[in-house]
Amino acid sequence: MSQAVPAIRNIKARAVVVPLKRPVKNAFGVIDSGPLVLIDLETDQGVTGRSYIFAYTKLTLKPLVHLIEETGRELAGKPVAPFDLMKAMDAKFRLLGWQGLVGMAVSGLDMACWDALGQVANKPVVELLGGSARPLPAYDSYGVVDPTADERALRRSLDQGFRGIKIKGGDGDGANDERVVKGVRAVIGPDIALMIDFNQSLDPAEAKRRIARLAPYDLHWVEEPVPQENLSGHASVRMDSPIPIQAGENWWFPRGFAEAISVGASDFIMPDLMKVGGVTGWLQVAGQADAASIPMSSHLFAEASAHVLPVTPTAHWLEFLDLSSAILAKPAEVIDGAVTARGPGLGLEWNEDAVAKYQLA
Ligand code: SMN
Ligand code: MG
Repeated sequence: MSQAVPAIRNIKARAVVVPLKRPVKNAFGVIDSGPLVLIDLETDQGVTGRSYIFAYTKLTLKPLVHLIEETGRELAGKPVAPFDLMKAMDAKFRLLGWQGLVGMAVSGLDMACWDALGQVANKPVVELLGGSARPLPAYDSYGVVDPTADERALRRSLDQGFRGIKIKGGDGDGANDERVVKGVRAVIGPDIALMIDFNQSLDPAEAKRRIARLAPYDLHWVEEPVPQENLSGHASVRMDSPIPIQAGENWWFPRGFAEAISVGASDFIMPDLMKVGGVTGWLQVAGQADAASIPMSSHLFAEASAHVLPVTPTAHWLEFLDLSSAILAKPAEVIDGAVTARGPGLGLEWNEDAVAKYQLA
């Protein structure tokens, strides 16, 4: 028996600033709290689709809330059909361009739609997509670490079963990067994947120098060595790098990945659900990655990423970096170093008491 496709009735967005258990120090500063926008997409079938996006800074919270609710007003009455909605939003924003806040809003709305469809079907999104939930190897994602001060935390990550650890570089000079990588490698031993993330902080020549210095420590990848839009710079660093290059968290929508892949910018890719166009955009990148044999990991958004990695033929790692547990009724769980998708939908349920506590006035 086929059911009517639900239609969008109303979209609500709320801004929260949540505490982080582990602040993320990077080459540019410290992220010490999580500015999030929570999206509730009400349908005419009594089901509410949910998603959240990460505003990076409090400064963008209010504009995002406004943009999402205004866009939602325009979408009211339309069927919850993500591919059709993506087309409608493309038409609306094509001349403006949808990099930046618009792209974040579009992607967040797409995720909320998929969540609603999953709830209506009473299935996890991964099953709607034709896959099945399975434990996905996750790495524990740190900011800048001090191998001595953070030794206990690193050991706890290993006790939780994580088989991968990511740290940040670029907050000091190349000697500092080497000291930290060497120290962390000594703590975690030879069998754990160790990644380093430069967050776009270097130029290609400096990136090459620094990476050469890190070669002896068996790094799994070097992430975003140069500014994200410098695709030829990435490709040039990659040509000389003894360590695979990872990038993609700041590439926008499937087209951005097509451009990056066509110039050979990286060995691995890691789309961010909030910048790639939500679940719909992710699926289109997964096809590109498969065709080009590029291992594909996730960026942030562990709960939703756990639904799309199983339908990604070249699925690689799931990033675990907790931005959301403070406001979720059932935060993502890491079991034996892996995260498994939970439904129905994307498995997101707000802890309303916590939302009220952290909501921006
Ligand atoms: C990152 C980005 C945004 C917030 C925290 C961490 C980072 C990553 O680039 O790869 O996790
Ligand atoms: Mg990164």
